[in-house]
Amino acid sequence: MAVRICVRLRAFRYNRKFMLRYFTAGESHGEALVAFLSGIPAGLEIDQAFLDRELWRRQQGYGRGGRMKIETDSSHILSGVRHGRTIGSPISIEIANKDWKNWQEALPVDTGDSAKHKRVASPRPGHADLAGALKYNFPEARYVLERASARESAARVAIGAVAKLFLQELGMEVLSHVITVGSITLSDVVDWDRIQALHRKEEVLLNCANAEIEQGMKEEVDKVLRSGDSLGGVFEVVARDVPPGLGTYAQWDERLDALLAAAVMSLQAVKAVEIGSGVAAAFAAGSTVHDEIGYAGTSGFTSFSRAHNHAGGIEGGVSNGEEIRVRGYLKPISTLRRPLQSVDFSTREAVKAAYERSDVCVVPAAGVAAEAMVALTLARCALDKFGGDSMAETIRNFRGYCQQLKNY
Ligand code: EPS
Repeated sequence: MAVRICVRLRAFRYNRKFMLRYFTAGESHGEALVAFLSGIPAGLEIDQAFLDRELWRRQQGYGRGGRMKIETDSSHILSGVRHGRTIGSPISIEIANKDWKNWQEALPVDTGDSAKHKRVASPRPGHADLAGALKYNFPEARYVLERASARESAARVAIGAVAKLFLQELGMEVLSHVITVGSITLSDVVDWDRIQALHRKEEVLLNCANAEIEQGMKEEVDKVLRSGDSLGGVFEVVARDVPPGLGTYAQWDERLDALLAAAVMSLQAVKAVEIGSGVAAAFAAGSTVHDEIGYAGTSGFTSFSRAHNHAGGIEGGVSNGEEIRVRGYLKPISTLRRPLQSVDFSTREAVKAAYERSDVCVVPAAGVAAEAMVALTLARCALDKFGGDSMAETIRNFRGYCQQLKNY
């Protein structure tokens, strides 16, 4: 008996439930995407126009395919919000797929006519096609593509926007910009004002803060558009006014850097995540990497100050009050108009990989989706720290903590 209790306690500790939980459902060419978000306190004002602007931002960028001309994503809130405010119950948001009208016969919920199904006959290297078909025992990759598609990230952006509204009530903001497209890289550190200026633009090219570099990025996309290839790149997400103390070094799965890395890595095509100057730091001496500490600060949560922010706002798995900077590295899109070598699922003969209409570059869109993941992660950590069933309670707890920091 004693042993059983002990095991149960351990299971409880290591499968801890965060206060904020979320997941998504929906296929790329199904009727709709749906996102669920549970744990947002009651009383948060929901600005639907803000949610739709975030969805619009994710659809922008040079190098998107024909699908973005079909879709105009908008958030249809099904539950959890009444009279413009959250009510503490789970929030669910639907995003209709306009393309569904073209897929009803190819991808019906009922048995349908098998002659109208659209097979993905040969797996695309780099896509989930082959691994997914093997895993789920599908004879071809249609269902794999449907769920592995980055269309799913629209659902994350919708609930990420709710997380952003929550964070804004605590004074925090999250935005992104593009650092690299293919072989073109911006080497300056881009400060918050320049990122905000990008965010205000009504036309998004590649979401790069330097117009000249952005033109170079566009030319890079044009090159691959002509050659039937695709491109990856690097985006950076920046979170402002995050108080010191989110996350903890006390347990491996509670470290903020680990949570952010998992959240950003979970986005389609992201193959590496970096916090601050993490990669360069591995090749440098400690004296040039670590951010020296002073006590001259006049703004912020405390009077402690830093000479620079190579740590990207996180030390020991805990936010330190500086800007949080997270970079995501995207592999090139795996659907190529000039396809790579593959094998036919039925005949096992060598063929070219399947090609369907696709994007050739999605770095700015991935940056917006990563903002959503960073916002959801910060909201989760903030709620774990400050708690609260109503916004009044959360904000009171947050302010009390900020006062504690000021008095430190
Ligand atoms: C994707 C393929 C394309 C992309 C899609 C991701 O869709 P389709 O096959 O309908 O042309 O446009 O991304 C989106 C639809 C989106 O909203 O971002 C893929 O296979 O991953």
